[in-house]
Amino acid sequence: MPVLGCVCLRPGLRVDDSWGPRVLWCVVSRCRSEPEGHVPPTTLPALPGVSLPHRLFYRYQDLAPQLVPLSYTSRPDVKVPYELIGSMPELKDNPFRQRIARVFSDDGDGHMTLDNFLDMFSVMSEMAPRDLKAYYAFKIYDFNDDGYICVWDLGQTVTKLTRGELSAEEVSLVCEKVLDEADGDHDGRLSLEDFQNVILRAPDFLSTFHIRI
Ligand SMILES: [Ca+2]
Ligand SMILES: [Ca+2]
Repeated sequence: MPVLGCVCLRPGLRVDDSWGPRVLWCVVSRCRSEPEGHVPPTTLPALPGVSLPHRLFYRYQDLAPQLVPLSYTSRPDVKVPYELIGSMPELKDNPFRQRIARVFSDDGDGHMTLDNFLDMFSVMSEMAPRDLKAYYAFKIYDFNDDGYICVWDLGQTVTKLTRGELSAEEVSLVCEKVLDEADGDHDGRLSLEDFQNVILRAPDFLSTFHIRI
């Protein structure tokens, strides 16, 4: 039985009017990046006095020790490939891992400089402000990078959330319900403003849109 966040999709279950808010809640909350299964112990050195940026640097360096020099003072032109970023325990089970890496990488290819890596974990940290998180969540769901979440973007989102287990017709119905709920200016797509209004109504957003590291 596919599970869409808090919504269980049973065969024959009718998509009704209550789906708009329920799916929206799932959409905004499931951008979280905690793996669903066992979390392997982190390799970060949990030393007192070692700040988060330093710990993140060690984590970045540990992903590709052959590429990233331990002495980073000359700021070398280094990028860690997406294949290594996306396989981190914090990201590997997240259906949006490729979008997250693309959004935070300079060239949109998912390959990350140290600055990109620090930005990603800063925004996904529990301390980041709501508006910043909303801005990046919007970018992650804007699959075709045109500044709006359109029906096609929503279709991609719902398909990823349900890991491809909904029929095309069901995906289309869910997208319609989400738009009914969130498209404040009725232009058939979600602007950043529409999306921010949804976030304001989702009190769990701040606590769920994060990567625990
Ligand atoms: Ca779009
Ligand atoms: Ca709109």
